[in-house]
Amino acid sequence: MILVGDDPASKVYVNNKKKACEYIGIKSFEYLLPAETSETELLELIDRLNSDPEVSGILCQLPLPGHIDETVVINAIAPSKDVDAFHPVNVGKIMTGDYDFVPCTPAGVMELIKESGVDVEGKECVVVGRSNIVGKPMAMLLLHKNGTVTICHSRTANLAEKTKNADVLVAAVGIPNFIKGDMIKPGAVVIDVGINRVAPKKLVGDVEFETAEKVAAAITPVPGGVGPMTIAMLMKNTVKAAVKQNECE
Ligand code: L34
Repeated sequence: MILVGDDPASKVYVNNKKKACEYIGIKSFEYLLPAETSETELLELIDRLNSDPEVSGILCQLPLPGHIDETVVINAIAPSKDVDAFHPVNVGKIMTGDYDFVPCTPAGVMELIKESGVDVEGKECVVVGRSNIVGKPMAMLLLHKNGTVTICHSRTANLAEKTKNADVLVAAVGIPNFIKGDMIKPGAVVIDVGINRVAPKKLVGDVEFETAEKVAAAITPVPGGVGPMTIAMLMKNTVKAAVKQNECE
């Protein structure tokens, strides 16, 4: 795991990942680099980790400081060690459905939906948010499970009309309390991907929990919902990477 700079939220996430590794017996190495680290230095480190046979998975925590090009960094990670599934080769595989690594947050959301007991096949699934990391791959995973998928975003006209249709609603916009109870179909499964810090110690999701829980059949909390599942899926991808790399030897 590589963390550049000292964003407090990123530190918490990386530390939670480290603890998960310890818990299940994955050896983890943390590279905590200063914010001034150059792109070249970061790429050199990634190169070294790419060719280190002891390393099965490489994760460079995002966001990176402004002077480093995230795309260049993501493209530098060997696809076989890209446990985030952010590399274009892995992103492409998610489109076709022939994938080794499923991106951690969308994969965690799929597990949560499955646990709710709802089968997405034939259902109206609405994803609010279109990021490369969550919204887009999320829509693909729902589609692979035969959901009828609508992707909404900040420019969507009549958003509430769309969200009210959703049997499965995934909120990943990054705006605190953006989805209110009156925008949710009664009995829907609501997954809240947002983690918004509204005060030093107060986290809220993209869904207004108090009004939404009265309408939804099932809803995930923030914290304690998608975040921990993201980490669990990272562990799964890492084990997968290790198994695959050892098969080839
Ligand atoms: N490269 N960058 C890369 N891979 C990732 O998969 C991520 N992501 C997102 C940010 N940047 C990344 C994460 O790891 C978000 N994310 C993440 C991971 C863990 C948690 C939240 C986001 C998490 O542990 N959440 C806890 C609470 C944490 C807190 O108290 O701040 C929760 O219960 O939701």
